[in-house]
Amino acid sequence: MKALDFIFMEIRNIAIIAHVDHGKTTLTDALMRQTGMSAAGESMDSDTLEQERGITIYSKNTSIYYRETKINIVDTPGHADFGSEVERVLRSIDSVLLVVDAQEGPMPQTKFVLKKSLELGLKPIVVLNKIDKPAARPEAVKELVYELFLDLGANDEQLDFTTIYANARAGVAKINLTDKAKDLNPLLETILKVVPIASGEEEKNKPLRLQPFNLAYDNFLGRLAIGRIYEGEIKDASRVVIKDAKGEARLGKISKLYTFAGLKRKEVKAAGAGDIVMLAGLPDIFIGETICESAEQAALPVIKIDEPTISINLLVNNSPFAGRDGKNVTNRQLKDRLEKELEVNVGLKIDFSAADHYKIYGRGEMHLAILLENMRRESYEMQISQPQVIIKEESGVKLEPFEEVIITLPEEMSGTVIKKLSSRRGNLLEMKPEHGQVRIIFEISTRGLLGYRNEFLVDTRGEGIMYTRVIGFKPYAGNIKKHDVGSMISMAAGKALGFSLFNLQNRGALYIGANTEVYEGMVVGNTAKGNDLTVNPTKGKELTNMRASGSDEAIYLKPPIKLTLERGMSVMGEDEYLEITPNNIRLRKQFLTENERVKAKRKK
Ligand SMILES: Nc1nc2c(ncn2[C@@H]2O[C@H](COP(=O)(O)OP(=O)(O)OP(=O)(O)O)[C@@H](O)[C@H]2O)c(=O)[nH]1
Ligand SMILES: [Mg+2]
Repeated sequence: MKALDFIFMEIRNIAIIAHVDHGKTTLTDALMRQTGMSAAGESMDSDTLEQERGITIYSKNTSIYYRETKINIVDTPGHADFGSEVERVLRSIDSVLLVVDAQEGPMPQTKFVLKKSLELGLKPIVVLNKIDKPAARPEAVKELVYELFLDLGANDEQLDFTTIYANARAGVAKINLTDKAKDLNPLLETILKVVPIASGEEEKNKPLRLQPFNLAYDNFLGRLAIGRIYEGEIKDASRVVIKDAKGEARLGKISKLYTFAGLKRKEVKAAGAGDIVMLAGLPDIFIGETICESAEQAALPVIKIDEPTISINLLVNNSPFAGRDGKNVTNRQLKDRLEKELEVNVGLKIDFSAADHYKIYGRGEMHLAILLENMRRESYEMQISQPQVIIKEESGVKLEPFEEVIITLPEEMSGTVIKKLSSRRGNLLEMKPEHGQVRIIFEISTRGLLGYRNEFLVDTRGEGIMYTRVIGFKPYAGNIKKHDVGSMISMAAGKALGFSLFNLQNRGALYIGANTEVYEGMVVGNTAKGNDLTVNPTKGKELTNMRASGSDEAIYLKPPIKLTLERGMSVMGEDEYLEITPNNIRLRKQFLTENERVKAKRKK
């Protein structure tokens, strides 16, 4: 290929969107493999946490070549906490592959991403995936998808969508269910046929206009912007003008320019209209700004970033066990790490102004938990306060974030769930039978929902499935009384003993097992009765064997509830901290001694 061929090559820009787990990344990986852009075993889910959790957290770009055409693909995350990321991407591409599990059918996030796509005027290609599943029902699901298009107000052109049947895992796609398929070519052909060409001649001849829709970071190059060239051509080492949301202009210079090639980036000297590029050299560039040639050019329409909905305070770990596990434990180290996070984590905001903590604002518990999990793996230690929803005021009205909750569960469990969500001031919007189960839709404030996920798992014995999605700020829902469990707090420091835990487990659920080291003020379990209880888990006769045979009473310890980051965030109280270290998650009272706690309560 000649050096400048890229400018003349046809380009198509697509995003792959779907509900969580319906197979977006598997399909992207297969497309890369079959077009020779990646080796077997390589995946777009390249981040360690992504691989462990089996989900996509960050949307990512790749490019493949098929029949002299370059196809730029953005693989997006399906989890609702990262929904705003998808929205940004949709602004910058020309069509979407809407992947739908051929057994499960359309799910809440399918609806959300499809709605956004239709509103932007995109014409989706529907990929019914996982047709190999024994219970797959592709024709019925196709009908459901059509109804969803109708419900969401699709226009005639959008309703006339092409459907592809796929088994992404096996890397095959077909136009008709009865076709013999051996590869993904039918899908690639459809993309060439249906997706508009990214740029016409007219756009190519105009002066440069480029808009970033994503950020990345490189230790040597600093902040990177990933954006689409709408008009003109961008050259490496060129001077550019950046226009912000207010239309104000500033100057910058591109220091490196890349396009994408499979999982890698490829340094280029120039790129033309329609292409998606990554560029370095603009340390203060932000999503939605316009990179152009002169201050006279109009800025492109801004890309809105969704506001954060919850916040936590993050502070130095000052527990008695501080510094045992982690290498990065000082205030300074935490601040540097958080500042670096702001380079790429677009939905995040941080207030550094308080003396004793940093206030971190995010889009949901998972959004914040991913940051904290990454930090502990990088050997940081820290403590966080209970997540709080963000309450704001607009023209004298107090507003708070609300979520749509979609639950599928066995009918006999629905009563308990409806009762609990209603008592948290949720509104039941819909309830209908679905494949022998019931589907319930609630609208409820984020505040009312915080901490509920755990109860839900217990109440439905793991059989219920719950999806939540922020729908925006609405008037404050008033006081919400949750069924609060109390905390069982250690009054002593030392090793927890089986004997005392055996006695304590009758009064609530324990977070620790025998031999766990505890300190005074550490929360070792919850209390069923609802009040805090100070206990001594280190007391008693030493028992080496939990099932002490031959004794008058066999001791059996129930397995403790292991505190994970997310569970900790969900169960913790207002007067507690979650202590996060590389190897441990502990819950503790902010005031460690009973004396201090009593005094603090009196002051309130
Ligand atoms: N049986 C079957 N399983 C599939 C198929 N495609 C994907 N899977 C499996 O479905 C699971 C989820 O696939 P992913 O590709 O990670 O799904 P995703 O849509 O990218 O998920 P998120 O990015 O987290 O929203 C994996 O275990 C895949 O192996 C398919 O065609 N058939
Ligand atoms: Mg994925």
